[in-house]
Amino acid sequence: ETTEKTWGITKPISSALPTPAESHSTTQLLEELRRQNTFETASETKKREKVINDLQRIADEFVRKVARAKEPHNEVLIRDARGEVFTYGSYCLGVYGPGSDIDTLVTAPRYVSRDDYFKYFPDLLKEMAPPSAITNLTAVEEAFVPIIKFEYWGISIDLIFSRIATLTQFPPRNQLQLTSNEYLRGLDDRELRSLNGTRVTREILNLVPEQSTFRTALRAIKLWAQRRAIYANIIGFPGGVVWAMMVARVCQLYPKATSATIVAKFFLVMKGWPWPIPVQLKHMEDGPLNVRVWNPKIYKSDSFHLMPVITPAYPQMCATFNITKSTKAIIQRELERGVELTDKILGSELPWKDLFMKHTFFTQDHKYYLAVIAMSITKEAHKIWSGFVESKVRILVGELERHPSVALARPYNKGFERQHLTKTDEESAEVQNGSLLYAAKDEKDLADTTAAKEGNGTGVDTNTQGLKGTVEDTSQPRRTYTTTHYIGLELAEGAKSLDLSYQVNTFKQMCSEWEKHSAELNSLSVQHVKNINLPEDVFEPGEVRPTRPLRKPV
Ligand code: 3AT
Ligand code: MN
Ligand code: MN
Repeated sequence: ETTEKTWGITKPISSALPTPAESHSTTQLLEELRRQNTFETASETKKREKVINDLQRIADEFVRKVARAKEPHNEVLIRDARGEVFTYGSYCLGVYGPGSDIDTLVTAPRYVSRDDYFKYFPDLLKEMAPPSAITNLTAVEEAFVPIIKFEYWGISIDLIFSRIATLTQFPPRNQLQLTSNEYLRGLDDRELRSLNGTRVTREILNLVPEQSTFRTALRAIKLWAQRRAIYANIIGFPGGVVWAMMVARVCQLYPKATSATIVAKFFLVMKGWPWPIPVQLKHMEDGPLNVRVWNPKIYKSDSFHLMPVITPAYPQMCATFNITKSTKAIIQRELERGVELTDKILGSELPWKDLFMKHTFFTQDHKYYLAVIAMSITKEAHKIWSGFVESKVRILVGELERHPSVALARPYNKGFERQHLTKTDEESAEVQNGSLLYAAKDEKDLADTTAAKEGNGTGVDTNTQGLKGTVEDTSQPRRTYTTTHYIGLELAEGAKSLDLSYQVNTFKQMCSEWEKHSAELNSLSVQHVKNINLPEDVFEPGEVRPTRPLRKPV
């Protein structure tokens, strides 16, 4: 009989302690992660802590304010009124870098509503934060997860809210344990979703044997996934939370291992994972809500998930429902590459740097690409439209991969944002068809038109001509905004024709039927692009562009 603690749902694979060679490899991994700039400086971290303290102070004042407004005679309630601020995302996991935001949740007692949050919080922020600390504040009340976004001393903050309907008064600071399912009672769907991020993140941290080992390994996996362009939940790859859960599961299977070993085992375990058996960090549990929990035996739709990774907090959900046949195949290839490289890295034959080598999506991997171009004529309209189109790219990928001539359709994990300056309707039409002839090359091109525009007052984007445009002022170029998603194609063996018009038209049709689509402001086009015709800005300095193969000498 063993006295080993079971982390997760099975016994460990190995509880061996690290060898000196493995510990040494972890030291080298940390050095490489520092060289790659994944850590921020201690003073920047201090700044983040100060920001979170300020947000806590502002949250307390917010709750007090609502208490005073709603219960002006209840002195005890007003005296004890306070909220509690939590973090989730990379900051909470301890894997944030210089560019990371702080994902923050404000919780408050039952009498504080979401309406109150959007009514009071933005103004309180500006009042209570140091002068000019808060910039770029936007509130999106109607979002799937309602959110206030801003920058605090230049650090991006995602601030979401939920009340705790079972509490009229909060316990003393740091004593509210959101992992308790009792706090879910009485909440609406938006409130439940807002609590979910923090609950999942806390559970992940509670379920790993050694947090610092987990953090370093996760930093390595996140960097690897970004460099290999397989990091992007919305596009159909795992996002940050999914990579975290996968690494956490490997930590459970090797509870005493050092980070370098966890990274190597991550590739080995995930490469051989018997999908669709799910990756999960603990057993499913029941809870107080009448909501559905992931269960492919009951729900047919759950049985279609190709690589299920299940969140550990009730109600457990599959965080990888976006993954398609193609993205799964790409992830699988990258895991295989990871196995080969880490085998050599731990054997001191290669440096860690090689694992983090940039992908070759544009330089080598494909001969044919599709460019999905979302276009709008105002900045505001483009934000909404391009966000929508981005969230549908994986649907097109799903259609393409069912085409008999397509072996695999690989979406690039990020869209390319461009601005164009055109003078005539003909030029605008060319942009719509994928031309980059009018793309602004640098800030200076754009500054010229901005200066002209600011002459007329508001500083708000006043470019509201229809796509057809008006003919009033042809000397002043008009601006159009595009976001382009590239999909690399791999053709099936022996494929001759490649007519994708049915898939493309169905996709365009679906997007244009969206209730918020405006024929005046938005358009969408899908273009074939050969590798030799890819635009300059998808390459980094020093990368070799694909060229036409040289003719063999006769
Ligand atoms: P960074 O260090 O910030 O780049 P992160 O893992 O913190 O990495 P995000 O801030 O984008 O990444 O996301 C944090 C969490 O917020 C992850 C997920 O629980 C939630 N989240 C992010 N984007 C969405 C979305 N579009 N819909 C629902 N939840 C989201
Ligand atoms: Mn974040
Ligand atoms: Mn965020």
